[in-house]
Amino acid sequence: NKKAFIFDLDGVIVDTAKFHFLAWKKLADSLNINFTHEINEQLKGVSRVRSLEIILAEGNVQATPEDKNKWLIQKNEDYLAFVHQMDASEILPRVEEVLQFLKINNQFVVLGSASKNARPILEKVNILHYFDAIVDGNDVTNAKPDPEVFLQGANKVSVAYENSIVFEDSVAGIQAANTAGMTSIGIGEKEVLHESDFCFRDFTEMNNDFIMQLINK
Ligand code: B16
Ligand code: MG
Repeated sequence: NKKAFIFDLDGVIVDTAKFHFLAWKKLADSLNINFTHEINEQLKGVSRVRSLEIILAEGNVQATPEDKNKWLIQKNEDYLAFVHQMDASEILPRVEEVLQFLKINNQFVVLGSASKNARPILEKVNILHYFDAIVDGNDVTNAKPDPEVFLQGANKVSVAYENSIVFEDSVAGIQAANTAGMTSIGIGEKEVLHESDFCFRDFTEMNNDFIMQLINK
């Protein structure tokens, strides 16, 4: 009766959003596009290609496929320069304790992220060994709120969807988990993530008794 605990990456395990922001802002500045925090919010959980489209639309910039490709490569290089500086101190509070608690209690730990850089990030912060399966931006064709990423995650460890629990910081991710028939747990503000089954500001607010209830549900 093992459950699948599926974690989003950015905003749940680490705050890579701050690095995405800096790399996108550099590109936007070079194109004279005003890159506000409001646009940045729209990029959470969204794929790299879609993120560029949102930014270009904001600046009314028309571009050739060659230009777009060049900019996507540049943005990712700038982003990876930040990723290469990451270490275990970047793991968000109590995340590693929760991963340990799940493994001690013989549960499946799965990653469900839109990022194509998920594996190197987990390696850099030294928690890759906790994961029984990884589904990321390289595996998925349909972005959240489509449930594909989480369905693939549960399938990889052969756990039924109703026995799967998703930790997510984005509205689209909560919707994806709900559509999949999984238990959705919002990590962030209740007002924003009101569609989630449960919501916590961060993992320090979630105690082991609550996790034990999920395991035994
Ligand atoms: P990459 P998540 C998402 O991560 C980020 O929230 C989003 O801002 C980013 O564009 C996306 O990954 C793709 O990332 O450029 O590394 O492939 O929250 O789904 O873990
Ligand atoms: Mg996220």
